[in-house]
Amino acid sequence: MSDTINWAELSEVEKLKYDSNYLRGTLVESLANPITGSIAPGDTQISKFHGMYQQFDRDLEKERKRQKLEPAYSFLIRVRVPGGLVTPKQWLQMDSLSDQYANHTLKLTTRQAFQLHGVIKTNLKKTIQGMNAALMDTIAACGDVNRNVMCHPNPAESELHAEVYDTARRISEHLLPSTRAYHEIWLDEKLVADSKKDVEPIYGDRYLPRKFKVAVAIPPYNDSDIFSQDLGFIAIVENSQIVGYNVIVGGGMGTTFGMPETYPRLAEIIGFCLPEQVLEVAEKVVLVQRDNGNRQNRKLSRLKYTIDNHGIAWFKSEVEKLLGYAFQEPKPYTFTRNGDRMGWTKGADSNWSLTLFVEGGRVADRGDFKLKSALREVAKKVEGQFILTGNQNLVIANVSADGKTEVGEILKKYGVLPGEISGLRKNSIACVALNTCGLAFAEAERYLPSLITKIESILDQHGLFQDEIVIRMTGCPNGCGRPYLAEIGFVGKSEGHYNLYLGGNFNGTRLNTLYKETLTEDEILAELNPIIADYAQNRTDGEKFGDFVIRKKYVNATLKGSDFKH
Ligand code: SRM
Ligand code: SF4
Repeated sequence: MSDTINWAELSEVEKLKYDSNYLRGTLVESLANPITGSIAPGDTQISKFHGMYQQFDRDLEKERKRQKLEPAYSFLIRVRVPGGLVTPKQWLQMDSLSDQYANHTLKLTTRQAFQLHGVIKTNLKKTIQGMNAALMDTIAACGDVNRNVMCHPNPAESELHAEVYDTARRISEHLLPSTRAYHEIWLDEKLVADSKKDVEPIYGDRYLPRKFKVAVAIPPYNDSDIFSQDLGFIAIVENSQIVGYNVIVGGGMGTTFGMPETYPRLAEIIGFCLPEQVLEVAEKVVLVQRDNGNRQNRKLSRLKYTIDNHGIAWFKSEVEKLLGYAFQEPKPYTFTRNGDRMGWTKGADSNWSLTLFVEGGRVADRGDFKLKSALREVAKKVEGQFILTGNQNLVIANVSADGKTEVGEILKKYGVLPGEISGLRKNSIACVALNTCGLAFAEAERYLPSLITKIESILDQHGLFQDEIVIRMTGCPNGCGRPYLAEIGFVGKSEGHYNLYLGGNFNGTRLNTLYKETLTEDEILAELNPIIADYAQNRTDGEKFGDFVIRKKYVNATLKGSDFKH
């Protein structure tokens, strides 16, 4: 096959994938090289498929250069956690690995997964083996494959949680790469001598043109921002049963400044399928993208561009051809919100679940606020589950009435009992950005909390402290915190400067619009102050902030991704 491919026309990652011997690359040699804390350049691409990214501490960059030292290399490891669900034992293992090998924190991501930061090369294998001992893996957490599959996180909010969780888990398993490379390299499985024995029935030998993301939602909760996914399944519930799913395709957030041909886009509905058809629908959507996605320019290779280039009708018919049947007509549904609902909820089975706000998704002990210790003790003492949400929060799920009391006491003991949190902060997301993300232009996770404190004081002056408003910040336009779906979105342009986007809606079904560019903090506050005052005075009954700014023409609604300006 390689003879028929004109590699010069393709992005260089295509050849790397093809030559990698089904994702082995030269990782074994890279790990064994004692001269450097980094891995070979080609392996930095291949390692992503194994769930890890090479990074360096950007705070130390200048000083290391001055001392003529190589950058302080370390790795981010992302764990695959379909539907975000882990047992207390698995939580404890992640907690312990973060202390042994990483930077003593756990990052809960916007895709319901864990990340460890700061793992040095010589500790990679031990960390992966530690995860494996608790039945967790990092396969396909990153790379040009299907990523962590998301679903609604709260069993007490929906009796159908177990069913959608099972669906998410099965999609994740079905779309896993089948190469044994991961098991050989990290878990010391016997080498497959002849790589021809490896086959990738779904992905082929060059995998997908780009990353691919799937989520499953149960209306009215749009907690996975389903319209930002390459592929989404929206559960249709009749008489308390899931009768099937509306299938949506072509969502994505990533954009690049200076490239107007890149844009965020919302997924579109192509039809309805039965529960037993979900896996084949997922597979066929992946196959159409595998064979038609752009392999020349990685900036234009996501499914959203494949669909916009060929048209949604073409895409639907290609999927239907592979399925051998047509989708049914989509069914009505309604989403009411896209964030998480904080606090305790009692399930139909009388068990309780607590959705706990985790600022920036960072589980750490800081001063008297000892979240990491508190959750460790909960995991040791209370029976239940830990479920990571798609908004960087945590559900302590399925605990008894006694367990509920015990959780409350533990949270109090460690100073993390949820107190008076504003409606704005509860609905905030910040991507990691500095100091680890190599693509960040500006701070996000380390900065948004203090900016929110300043915006809160404006809200408080106008009696809006409790009002729920979705606010998100990212350190660059790649969109990891899904900022283009926020009512107030910030995207980093350079150190201390952000673009301000307004007019997303509270249920995550509308993109926002650029309001002002390259603002400093003072300018942000000066811009938001009069709009918030106007909102407090002139909103209609129940009108959400994102809808208000459009009605009052602060911005026009963005009706389709290709109209988005950044
Ligand atoms: Fe992301 C790249 C962090 C969710 C769009 N993302 C990165 C990297 C790996 C930077 C890199 O390539 O070197 C970031 C690592 C930072 C660090 O130090 O940890 C990174 N992305 C994250 C996380 C951890 C953000 C967070 O604070 O929670 C999220 C991990 C999710 C997970 O568990 O799998 C994360 N990234 C997302 C999302 C949101 C989502 O999936 O729901 C998006 C937007 C949706 C989408 O894909 O369209 C997203 N990340 C990107 C992109 C832009 C992709 C594009 O189509 O253009 C990049 C850059 C790239 O791929 O080239 C990127
Ligand atoms: Fe890094 Fe940009 Fe993603 Fe933030 S949005 S984590 S800065 S790639």
